[in-house]
Formats: sequence, structure tokens, C-alpha cells
Amino acid sequence: METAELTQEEQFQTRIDADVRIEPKDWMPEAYRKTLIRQISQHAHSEIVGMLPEGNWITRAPSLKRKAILLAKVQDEAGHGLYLYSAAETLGASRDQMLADLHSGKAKYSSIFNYPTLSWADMGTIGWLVDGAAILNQVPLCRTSYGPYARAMVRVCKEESFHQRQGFEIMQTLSEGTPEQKQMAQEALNRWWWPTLMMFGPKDADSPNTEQSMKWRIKRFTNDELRQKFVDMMVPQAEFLGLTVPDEKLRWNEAKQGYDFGEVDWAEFWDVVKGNGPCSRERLQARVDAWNEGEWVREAALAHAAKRSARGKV
Ligand code: FAQ
Repeated sequence: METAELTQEEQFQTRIDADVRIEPKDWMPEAYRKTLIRQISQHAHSEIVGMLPEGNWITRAPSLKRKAILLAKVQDEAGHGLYLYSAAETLGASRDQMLADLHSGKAKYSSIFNYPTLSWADMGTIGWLVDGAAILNQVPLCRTSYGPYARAMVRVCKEESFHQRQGFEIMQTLSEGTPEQKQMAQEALNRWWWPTLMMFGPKDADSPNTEQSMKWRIKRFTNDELRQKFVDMMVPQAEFLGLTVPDEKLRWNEAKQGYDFGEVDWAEFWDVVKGNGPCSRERLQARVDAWNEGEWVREAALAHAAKRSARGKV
């Protein structure tokens, strides 16, 4: 039995190494399934909780145009969450269970969404930096080994690219505006820069999942590789905007053709991951309240579906 299992695993790895996509009905090691459910459900939760910091500004956007764009962006994030929950369901995860784990505080979601959005410039910074980080992380996921996750990522990335451009455009408008507007943009960059670097996860040396996820081609780049790419991409954009990246150790390194940069405050990162971020409790409570207040909608939808199927219409 053990030999047969080993052979199946070897065959599985051979398919992965040949870049053959794994589909829901294919045999897969239990640990591969569990890792994917963990990553995809956390990713889905991040999209849904990620609606809250920006949702906070919909009523206060400075013009009708900005309001319409922000509303559409926040709706897009809801859509991303739904594709991702569906992808996790193909692995046997139940949506009710995933949501129960989010609401009980058991499931993780991205640390970045536990920070407050204090000014309109934060909408620009989230689009520019947070969506920028999300794209860098998610474009390689379009080639992840699990088919439904990879396909969901294709559409997500197209929408995220639009989000990033709109964020950059807000930052450009503020940077070219009055001195007060430019200062608002700089202050937002100062607050969001380090938490955005944390989005890529712990240093490779402290990341328990990276090695195996790279082997299974779930992840295509390590956390540190993506963080470096992000810094190299964003520093010239900040310079273009006339803004200063808040890192005294930031230096161009000719030899590596990339920037050297300071150390992330990892104690802060782990504290936020544990649920002690500045807005962690508020974010979770907002999701629990939304779930409770939506109970009558779920009941009505189920009653409607039952009535239709009793009449023979599905
Ligand atoms: N926050 O061993 P690793 C977005 C956890 S979507 C919280 O390195 P892994 C769109 C990690 O889960 C943003 N926890 O883990 C948007 C693990 O804990 P576990 C979300 C974190 O999985 C934009 C432990 O630390 N994107 O922004 C974080 O190999 C604007 C050890 O870490 C995704 O989810 C963190 N930052 O690598 C929406 C992308 N980092 O589960 C609205 C897909 C790590 O063992 C507005 N996910 N942890 O208990 C990934 O690429 C990976 O899961 C990583 C982490 C890279 C996030």
C-alpha cells in the first residue's frame, strides 16, 4: 500500500514538473489539497475583508466620478472573493465552514486590511501600493499548478491592473495638487509602505510553507523574491510622483541591479497576523454583522429555491 501511494505521489510530482495542470477530479496528495484550501480560502477572505477599508470612503469620495470608480472597485473585490471561494469548493471545502472559520477568528486573511484608512490619499495608496503588491503576487498565480485557482487568477489580475492604475492616478493628482494635497499623499505613503511589504509574508527563512509550495508549483516565487521585485518596481514610481519612500536604508545596488532596503518590523507583522492589528477587531465584527444581518436573505433565497424545485423549475 505504502509503495503504491509513493508511486502515485511520484507520478503527481512528475506531472507538476512537466507543468501539467491539476484538476479537481485528479488524484492529489492530501497535503497538497490542504495547502491549497488554506491559501485559496485565506485569499478569498482577504478580498472580502479588503472591501472594508475602501468601503469606508465610498460616501466621502471627493467627486461623483471618484465615487463611481471606488464603488466599482469595491464590488470587483467582492467578485474576486466569490471566484476564490468557488475555487476552494472544488477541493471539497464547504463555503459555510470557510466563512465560519473567518467569523470565529480561526482563519487568516491578509494583514494589510487591519490598518485604518484615515484620508482620501489612502484610497490612492491602496490602489497603487496594495493592488500593486497583489498583482505582483497574483500574476505568477495565473500559472499556479491547480487549474481552478489559476483560471480565477486570470480575471482577477485583469481587474487588479485597472485598480492599480486608478490608485496611481489618484496619487498623481494629489502629488501635482496643492502642497497640502501632496503632503496628504506623502503621509499615506509613510503609513502604508511597511505594511505593504508585509503582505508578501515572512522572510523565506521564516516561512514554513514556501519550500513545499514551490515544489508543488503552487507558488512560483518566494516571499523575498516578490518583495524585492515590488521594491524595485515601486521606488521609480514614487520618484516619478515626487514622493519619498520612508526607508533610510533604501539604496540602489549596482551589483544586484536592485534596491537594498531596510528590515520590516516582523514583531508588528506577527502581532497583526495574530489578530492584534489596529482595526482587527473592527474588521472581523463588520464581517460577523454582515453575516447575521444577511440571514433573512439567505432564508428567503432558500425558500424561493425550494418552491421553484417543488414546481419542477430549477
Ligand atoms: N497576512 O509560510 P508562509 C489583495 C501567514 S489580496 C496574514 O509564507 P504562504 C486584493 C500564512 O498564511 C491579498 N497572514 O505562507 C485586494 C502562514 O500561516 P498558516 C491576499 C500571513 O501561504 C487589494 C504563515 O503566515 N493575497 O490584496 C501573511 O506560503 C486591495 C507563514 O507564512 C493572497 O492571499 C499576511 N500578509 O505564503 C483587495 C495571495 N503572510 O496559514 C482589496 C495568495 C503570511 O500556515 C483591496 N497567497 N501569512 O497558518 C499567497 O501568495 C501566500 O499565501 C502568501 C503567504 C504569500 C500570502
